[in-house]
Amino acid sequence: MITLALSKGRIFEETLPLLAAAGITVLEDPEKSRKLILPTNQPDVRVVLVRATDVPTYVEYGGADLGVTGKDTLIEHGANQDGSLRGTGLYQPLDLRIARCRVSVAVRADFDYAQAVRQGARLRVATKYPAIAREFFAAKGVHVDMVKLYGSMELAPLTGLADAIVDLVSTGNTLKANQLVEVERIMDISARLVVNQAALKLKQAPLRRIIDAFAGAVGTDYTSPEAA
Ligand code: PRT
Ligand code: MG
Repeated sequence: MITLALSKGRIFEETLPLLAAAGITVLEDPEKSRKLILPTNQPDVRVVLVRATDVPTYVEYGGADLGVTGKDTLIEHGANQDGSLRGTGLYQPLDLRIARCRVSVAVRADFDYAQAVRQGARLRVATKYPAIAREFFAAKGVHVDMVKLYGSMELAPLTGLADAIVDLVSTGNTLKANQLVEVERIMDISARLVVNQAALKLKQAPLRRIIDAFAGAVGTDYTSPEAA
C-alpha cells in the first residue's frame, strides 16, 4: 500500500492533475466526504487528509509514504531556509510548482516601516512563520519580538498586537482588503513532493513510478535530486 498525505483545499485541488498523470483518480471528494482516508482507482494507493502543517510530520514518521506540502511549511518543520532537507528523514525529489505564493512582510498603510528599520526600532512581528521571519530579520540586523499566531495574521497590525506581519501573499487582495501594504518580499513559495526515506527503499518501484509521473507532469528535470 502506498499512502499519500495531502491537505484539503488548494494542495489537494492542485495535486489532482499530477495524480491523473500517474493514472491515479481519487474516488471521493474531500469537500463532500467526512472520510480522512480516501481510496483511489488503484487499490494499492490511498490518500490521507491531514492539516497542511502536519504533512511533513506524517511523512517523516512513516504515517504516509509521501506527501505534498508548501516550502513555507517545510522550513517551519525544520528544513533549511533554502528548503533543503538535510538532517531530516525526508527526501525531496520535486518542486511541483503548484500552490505558488510568496512570504512577505506587511504593515498598516500608515506605519513607516522604512523609517522604523532605519532608526533601529524594535519591531513586534506577528506570524505563523517564526523560523522564516527570525532568519530574515536577523540577516537584516533588525531586532524583533516575535508573536506566534496560527491564523488571521492580518488582524494583528489593525488591533495593535504587532507592527508588522510575516505572511503568505498570493494576489495581494487579502492585504488590500485589510488596509495593509506589502513592504518586503522574503521568499517565493511553491509546493514540494516529500518522500519518506525508508519507504523509498522498501517500496522503490511503486514510489518511483509516482515520482516519475509527477516529474513528467511538472516538466522538471530531476536528474540530480537533492539527497536529504
Ligand atoms: O487553512 P488552514 O489553517 O487549514 O491551513 P493552511 O493555511 O496551512 O493550509 P492552506 O491550504 O490554506 O495552505 C496550504 C499551502 O498553500 C501553504 O502552506 C502555502 O504553501 C500554499 N499557498 C499558496 C497559500 C497561498 N497560496 C495563500 N494565498 N496558503 C495560504 N494563502 C493565504 C494567505 O495566508 C493569506 O491569508 O491566502 C491569503 C492571501 O491570499 P491573497 O491571494 O489574498 O494574497
Ligand atoms: Mg489557510
